[in-house]
Amino acid sequence: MLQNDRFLKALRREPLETPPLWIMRQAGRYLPEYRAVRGKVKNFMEFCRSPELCAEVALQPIDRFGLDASIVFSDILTVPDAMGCRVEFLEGEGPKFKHPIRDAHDLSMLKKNAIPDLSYVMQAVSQTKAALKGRVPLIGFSGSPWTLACYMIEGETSKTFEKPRAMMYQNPALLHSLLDLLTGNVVEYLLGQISAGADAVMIFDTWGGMLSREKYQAFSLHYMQKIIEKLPREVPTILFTKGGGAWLELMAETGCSALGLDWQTDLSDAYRRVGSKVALQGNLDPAVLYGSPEVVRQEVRQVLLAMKGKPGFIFNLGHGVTPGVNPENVAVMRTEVR
Ligand code: 1CP
Repeated sequence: MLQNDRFLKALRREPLETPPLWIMRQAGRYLPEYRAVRGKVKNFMEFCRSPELCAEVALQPIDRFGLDASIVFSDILTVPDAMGCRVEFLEGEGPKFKHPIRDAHDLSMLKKNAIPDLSYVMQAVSQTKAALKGRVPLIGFSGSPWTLACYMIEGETSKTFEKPRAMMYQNPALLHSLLDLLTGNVVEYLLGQISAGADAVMIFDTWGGMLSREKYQAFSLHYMQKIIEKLPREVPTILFTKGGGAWLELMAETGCSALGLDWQTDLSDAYRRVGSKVALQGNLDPAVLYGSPEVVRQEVRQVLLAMKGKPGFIFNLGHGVTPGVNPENVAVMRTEVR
């Protein structure tokens, strides 16, 4: 049914002539056509609650670059918002939570099953799926329980997330209760997106890399594994822990189909360690896109060389594309990969 299923083939580690590619945050502020649509709505959460606009911007990078996968346009913080934390994005400041989670009382106020309130995300999935007309597969996504808990406890973004890390040692039982609650919601959230048309799902564990190995296993990986176990086996799953390069073997044992790699992880080394078990996705340094076209081509070639002739590779950046990037350089990257 799909006209281009190279992304799904790579996830199954089938051999391909050239790797499929997509870009984390491919619909975003670096694209003038995104900024034009985004300008129609004042705040970002309201934008996320408009399925038609979400579908429109999700297709922009597909139309412009001919990428091999589309990702639903939404945000990971829709889940904490629906659970009752109430999230707002303030211009230039990032997310702010009206009701952060600091104690057992705060936790008791959260919704146990918040996903029925997220029908707007499911509509964004189904409308994007319809708009794609089978051109490429659609990726659904969620934040990991740990990463969502980081924002819910801190109440905003942070460089160090002192509050969740303090809770890990001051009141681990409370943190585990929150992570349990999040896990149930994330499972329902991803199942909902799969029912609405997502062909694969990705779990973004943006803040897992700040943990020790032991705490990563207990507070992040354990819950991601529980989620993967509850999803249908035929839907591919991608696990991305930013800063998780030291734990690839552990991550590959969760039963996921692929690992997302940041740019600090050596690709050849990653392939040697887990390449017979899972597909690999990544991992060009997003800052490369600030270089000249010739620099972009050189750096892309290095990534490709590391995975030459090896099945199960999806080209991507090591993290999201940044707002200051010139879209022309993204086109150069795409052409070089092809
Ligand atoms: O006004 C705007 O345009 C806001 C910018 C923006 C965008 C474009 C935000 C706010 N979210 C998004 C979309 C988004 N977020 C997508 C879909 C777009 C696509 O990929 O094409 C996805 C997958 C996310 C995921 C996301 N949101 C993550 C995990 C991935 C990662 O980058 O590590 C995280 C941590 C967020 C939180 C978030 N949302 C937005 C911002 C500015 C942030 C970061 C806050 C922080 O600095 O901690």
